[in-house]
Amino acid sequence: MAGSWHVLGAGSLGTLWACRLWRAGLDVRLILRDDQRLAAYRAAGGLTLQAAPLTEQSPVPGETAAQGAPIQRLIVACKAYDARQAVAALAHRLAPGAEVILLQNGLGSADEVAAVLPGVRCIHASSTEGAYRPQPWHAVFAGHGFTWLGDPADPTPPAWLADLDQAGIPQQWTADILSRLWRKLALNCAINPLTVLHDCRNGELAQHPCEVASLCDELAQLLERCGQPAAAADLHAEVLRVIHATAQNFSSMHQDVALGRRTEISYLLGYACAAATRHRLALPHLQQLQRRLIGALQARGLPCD
Ligand code: NAD
Ligand code: KPL
Repeated sequence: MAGSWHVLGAGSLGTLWACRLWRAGLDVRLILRDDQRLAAYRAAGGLTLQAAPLTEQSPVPGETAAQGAPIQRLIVACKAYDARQAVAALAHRLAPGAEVILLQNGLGSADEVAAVLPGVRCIHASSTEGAYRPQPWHAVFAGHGFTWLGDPADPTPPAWLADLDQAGIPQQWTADILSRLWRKLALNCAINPLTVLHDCRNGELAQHPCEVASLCDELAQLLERCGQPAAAADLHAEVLRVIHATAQNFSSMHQDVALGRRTEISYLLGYACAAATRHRLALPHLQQLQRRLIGALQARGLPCD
């Protein structure tokens, strides 16, 4: 499909998506935070993606929010807590009929983005791909996975999915993206905070079976109450499967805390606890987990939101 792509954010996922689109010969532009970052990016000569066995640099053209052609398709690849502000700065550049693809983990940031872009189609993504950034402008594709895409307001698949196929991005359109997002949120809530509190790899949670089981039970109650029974089905079994399958990994939240970076707590555990409160559902283990996690973040001088 002809037409350009813009990728906002040159971090791990932004690099992964921009490089694959670029290598497929598609017209893709990278949006950097400001002129200083743009100059540094240009000096580096492009984005480097390390995807075994190849490490390749892609000279994806860069620009800032202030300059550039109208945007037709925008991939938002910043953290959940940056998405609203980052997208608001680009609102004036969105072409009529523009579409925005949101890669953020968790729930809540898509609503924040939609509120600053009335009338713009916002497509949600839930991805199990994994990438990290050992240095600026360089990402390592560490975990092959799959991306679900969908629009809770409109089940019609967009024509540009063919571009993603051309770029070799494994994905599928789903009419029930909210169920996927809730399921991933529940998995992240059951695993990530405990890895921070026990300062451990995912696999070591097998030594805390009662804690994991109580959280899964409460998270399943929450999913049911929020109208997501499919996301609740067999949650505990899947959490145990993920703990086993990713036993050697540190969760994304553990990595953020270890590197002294802000976490996405508000869009994961914070979102879950707020939803429970809204539904007047008492979930004591989940709420205690939130208090303990906030305490651990405060003790390290990290933001609690
Ligand atoms: P990251 O921190 O590596 O990258 C975010 C980038 O966005 C940074 O380079 C930052 O400078 C940039 N940014 C922030 N505000 C900006 C702005 N206003 N203008 C331009 N750039 C801006 O984060 P990431 O790991 O790529 O994660 C992005 C999102 O994807 C998160 O919500 C994360 O949970 C989700 N996710 C990540 C992975 C992964 O493996 N990395 C997997 C699944 C989901
Ligand atoms: O997605 C994850 C993360 O680390 O963020 C897993 C591996 C599922 C652990 O919750």
